[in-house]
Amino acid sequence: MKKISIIGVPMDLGQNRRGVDMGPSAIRYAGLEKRLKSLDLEVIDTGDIEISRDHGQIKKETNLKNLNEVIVTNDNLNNKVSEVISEGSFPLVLGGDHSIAIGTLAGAAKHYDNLGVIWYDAHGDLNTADTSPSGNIHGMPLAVSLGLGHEDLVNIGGYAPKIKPENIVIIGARSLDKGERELIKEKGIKVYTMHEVDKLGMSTVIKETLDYLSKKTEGVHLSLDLDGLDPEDCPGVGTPVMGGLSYRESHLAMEMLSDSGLITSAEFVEVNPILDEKNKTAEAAVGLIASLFGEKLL
Ligand code: 5AB
Ligand code: MN
Ligand code: MN
Ligand code: MN
Repeated sequence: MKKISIIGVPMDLGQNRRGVDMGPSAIRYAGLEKRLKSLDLEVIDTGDIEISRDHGQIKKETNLKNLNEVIVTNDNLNNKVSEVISEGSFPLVLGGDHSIAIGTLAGAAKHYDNLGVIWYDAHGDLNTADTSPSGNIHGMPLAVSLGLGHEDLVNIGGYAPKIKPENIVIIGARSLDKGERELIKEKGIKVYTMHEVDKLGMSTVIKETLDYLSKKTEGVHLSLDLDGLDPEDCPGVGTPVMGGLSYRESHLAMEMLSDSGLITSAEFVEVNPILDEKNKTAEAAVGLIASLFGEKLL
């Protein structure tokens, strides 16, 4: 029986809007564990990672906000994710802002020669301190995992880089900063912007993504930022961008990923209950997670 370990990361220090630290609770209250258990899976909720708390501290030599706290928290998460994988369980990480992908990837990537990454997001999260318009670390985790950015972030887990540019697929992008666009071109990162999703349809996008990754990777991590979905379906996010992926398209994507059997770890991030409408975004997250683990309509 497949074993899943839920890991909560109540972290809101990678960005400016308070409340995303309550994301893991909101997702739990939306019935995650019960829903997964009904799928005949062994589910263990390991509780929450300890968050380093020292709001507002800015290291002198950098514009990165809450750098020390983000480093300590991601280091804790790296250890937990790695431990869960060593025990033969599937790490299901609940955010928290997207800066936690730094720790998740640090913990996961050491277990695979080539870890693939599906980055489901309105944004590229490919900024560094030099290109970031905000100084918010939640806009940087993919760059950090490629080995680009502040060295203390890049070296979390004691090795770098975690992933290779050719093993990444970004889906749903519609808000990319100048530096991010340049990096995508320079590194040849595969991106399905909303334009490609509109043109090809989600079914083709996921089929192509799996063809692209399955040949060259040993495992695939899904990093799903709820702002990849349209704010109509998921209003409870800190950086909403209109014109996003629908709940239905995303549901189909999760079902196809589930059928492939290729996903080896996952995280669902950026749920902010303060900005949400009746826990709608957390409920969407639970629906998507259930599909990822094989829930079927019939
Ligand atoms: B998220 C922006 N690119 O760097 C920046 O929600 C937004 O994890 C980042 O995708 C959004 O501040 C980060 C403008
Ligand atoms: Mn985003
Ligand atoms: Mn993101
Ligand atoms: Mn966001």
